[in-house]
Amino acid sequence: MARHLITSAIPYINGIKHLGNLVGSQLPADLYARYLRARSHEVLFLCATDEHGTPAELAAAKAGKPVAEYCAEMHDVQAGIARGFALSFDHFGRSSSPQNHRLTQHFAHRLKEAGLIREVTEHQMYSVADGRFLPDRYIEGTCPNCGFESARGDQCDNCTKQLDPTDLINPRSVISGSTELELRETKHLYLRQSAMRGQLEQWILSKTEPTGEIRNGVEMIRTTWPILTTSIALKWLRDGEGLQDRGITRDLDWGIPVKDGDADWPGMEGKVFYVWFDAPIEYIACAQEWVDAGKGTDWERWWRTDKGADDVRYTQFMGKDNVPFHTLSFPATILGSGEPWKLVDYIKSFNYLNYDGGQFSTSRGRGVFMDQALAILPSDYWRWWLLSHAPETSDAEFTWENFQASVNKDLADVLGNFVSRITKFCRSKFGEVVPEGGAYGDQEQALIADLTARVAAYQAQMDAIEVRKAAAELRAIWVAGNEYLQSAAPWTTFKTDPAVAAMQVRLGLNLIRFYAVLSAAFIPDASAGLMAAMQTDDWSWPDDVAGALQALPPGHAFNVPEVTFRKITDEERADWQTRFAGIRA
Ligand code: B3M
Ligand code: ZN
Repeated sequence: MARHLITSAIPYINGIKHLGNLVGSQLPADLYARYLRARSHEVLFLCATDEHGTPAELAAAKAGKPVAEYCAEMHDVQAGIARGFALSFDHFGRSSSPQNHRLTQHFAHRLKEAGLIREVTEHQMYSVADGRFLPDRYIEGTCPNCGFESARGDQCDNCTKQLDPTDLINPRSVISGSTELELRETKHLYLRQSAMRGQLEQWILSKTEPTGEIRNGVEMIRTTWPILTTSIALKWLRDGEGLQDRGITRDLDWGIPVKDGDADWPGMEGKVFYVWFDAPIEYIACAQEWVDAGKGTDWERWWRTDKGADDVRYTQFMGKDNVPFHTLSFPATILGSGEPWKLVDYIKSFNYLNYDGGQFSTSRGRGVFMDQALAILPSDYWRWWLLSHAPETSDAEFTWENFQASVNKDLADVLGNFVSRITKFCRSKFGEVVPEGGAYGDQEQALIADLTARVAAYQAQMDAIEVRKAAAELRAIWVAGNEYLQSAAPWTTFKTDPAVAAMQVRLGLNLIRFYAVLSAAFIPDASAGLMAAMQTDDWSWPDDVAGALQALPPGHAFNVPEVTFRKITDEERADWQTRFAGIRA
């Protein structure tokens, strides 16, 4: 038994996430957490909302609400949707928590003491009417490149040109519309990541191994982390100008005030930390929130290597766009503090999921969003499709045809049909109790041997967090049971040898419990339904398949469950396809 700390990238507060976001972090993290708990490991699984930054302020303004109120509401909305998807966080925290305020200010203090922060004087747009400096996105004007009149200070949405606020013609404040803008001097803090380049490189390379093979003059390496993670990390570390120092403060009202620990930081009045500085620190603060909420007793045991966390295996889940922040910036904060914080052991990153010939897009409302998905089908349908098509080795694409085909085949035809056939047949011939029959015969022993090998393969893929491959192994386990049932054919055996048929049915009923236990990480609600129908609470993992297939003894009562998975009709598919073709209102 080991201890596993698992974090999912924390979703931005501004709006409901789409299925592409879900499959890139929260869902596979949940899969892994559920699996490890099922194998009796001690797990702490944390996630939170990422509540600071310009997007939060802008979304609140658009909703016409004070930003604190908007964030509190959206946190509850996201927490509710997470429950809808059966995401089993031990705590779903908030990056705006007092715990994160304190800890972020503490890290800033430590980094300052270590000489890793430099103060930089810059010129920035100041709005006289608003009485504040404006972040790039708070300034609009005419694009010098294409003449578009609502280009933003960071980018023109019309021609996509990256802009500087000073490039804009007739710039104005997004807040007030005022054009009374002037360049003023302001001070910001920069984290000296460049000074930590050697230390970071050493750490990242410690997750690789040279192979000795030279190709085109370059030495090939083997990576412990997924190749996607390591290649992004090394690219940012070594390419171009290499690791840049990073501004960690912003001129915003909403955020964590810049302080030197508990003390004021002269010249930093009215400024807050940059959202990407405080967001990963929330992984730690979230464990404190978990304790303060009365759900746990000792967070340092998970996070401080001097307090027992050196025994912890820490795994992070995220989309590929978040990898640089987790392989470089956050480790720079942790290592730079000089304190014994736990560093991540394994970073599982994902490519993108595309939607029906294009991209999912939050800003344009394109694709299926988590609340919409739950409104049309139970979460297990989505969980199964998303996980079995997780964008691991390359980008993946959601299409309604593929979704329908995979649900109908894997869930309805293979798993659902198995359950329904065996339970209904038993009810009609033996009643709703596990029948006796004799000992398992040769065909059953062969099935047990086959399943023993398959369970080992499934575990190996789950241990390696190979999500798609694990789903394929699980599907193969379902198929093996179906093939057994097809060839044993108790409905035929019954005519000549009712006792043998009873034994076959007993095995089949035990397979249902076996499937429920093995499948729960993928489809937790359906698994719980199957366990309830089998009237058992014995969730023990089938370390011994032969034993596991005796768990429900003769005479044990059960009910024929409701339909476990239904098929998606062509009409529904066509309807959803049209309904979700455009953009979300
Ligand atoms: N909120 C970006 C995202 O949701 C960002 C992740 C923070 S992880 C510390 O993809
Ligand atoms: Zn333009």
